[in-house]
Amino acid sequence: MQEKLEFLRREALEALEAAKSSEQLEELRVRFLGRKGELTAILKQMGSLSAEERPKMGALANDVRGFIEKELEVRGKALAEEALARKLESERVDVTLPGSHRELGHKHPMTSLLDEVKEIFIGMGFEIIDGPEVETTFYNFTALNTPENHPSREPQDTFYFSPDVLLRTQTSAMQARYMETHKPPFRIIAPGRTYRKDEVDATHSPMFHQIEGLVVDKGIKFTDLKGTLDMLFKKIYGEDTRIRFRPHHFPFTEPSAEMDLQCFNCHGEGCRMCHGEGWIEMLGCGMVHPNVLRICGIDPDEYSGFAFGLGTDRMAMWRYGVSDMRLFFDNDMRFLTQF
Ligand code: 2NM
Repeated sequence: MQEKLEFLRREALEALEAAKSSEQLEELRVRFLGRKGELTAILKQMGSLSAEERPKMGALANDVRGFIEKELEVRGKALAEEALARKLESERVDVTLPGSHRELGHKHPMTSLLDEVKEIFIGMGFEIIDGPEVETTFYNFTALNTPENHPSREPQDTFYFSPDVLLRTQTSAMQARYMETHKPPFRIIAPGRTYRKDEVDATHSPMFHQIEGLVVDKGIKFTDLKGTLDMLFKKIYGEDTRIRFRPHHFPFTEPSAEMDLQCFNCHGEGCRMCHGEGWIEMLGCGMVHPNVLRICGIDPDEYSGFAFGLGTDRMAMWRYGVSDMRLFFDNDMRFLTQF
């Protein structure tokens, strides 16, 4: 038995020294000292010893147990230290490496311009309204006094889902909805996406952006329209900005006009930017047609109003000096990061 115990001591020491992890150590503890372990197996044979031998072997067995326990502890500590050292080495931080920074995004130039225009109108007491991009022909055309045979209704120019449902061609569809459900006075602008069947080129896109404005109250005159737009463009392009109005025709306004902005590049002299004209065509506008007011439930004998429609894509092109509208929609970072 003495031999067996001494053999066990050596075997355990060898195994412990070879152990590579605390999991292996735990396996060895069970193997040598566990209830079904090798030391227990030897002790079970104590019964066959003489009364003289028994206490000696008992003491030796305790000594071997103590030895193995001690070695387990020593080896356990050593392995833990090695593991920590490895972890520290692998997680070592090189403070001299360049930092990895997250690129901060910013507004799309079109959004910046829209926000700027919205702020100006909020400052003049306007409310911003929003509505569906999928509209009915009633709100997109009929309520806006557009005749049944008007070319803008043609499927060649407009995206139809069915004979009565389409992608709105102007945000004024929303204004018709608003007039139907609100009593004057009101001042609103309707910014948003609009759609027309245009071929894509440097100045056309089948999806484009508009801001339409509408003011209805008692005694609203064309001069209110002029003053409002004058204010808008002075705020955007500077106090020396000049605008002019030319007669035009729209089904939803009477009288109607187009508004030009004096070229901010040459101040009216004529240059490449304005094709020698000195003026840049900016928007359509006019006094809301009595038929529009009537269809939307407003008495044209009591109330009058002005309205305008402004394409913000072309405006953004002027504002940021971009010559091709497609750049705004390509989402190319080389373009977008310039703003
Ligand atoms: C334009 C030109 C002229 C317009 C009309 C209306 C409404 F709802 F009052 F009838 N909203 N916007 C209008 C007037 C739009 O776009 C070139």
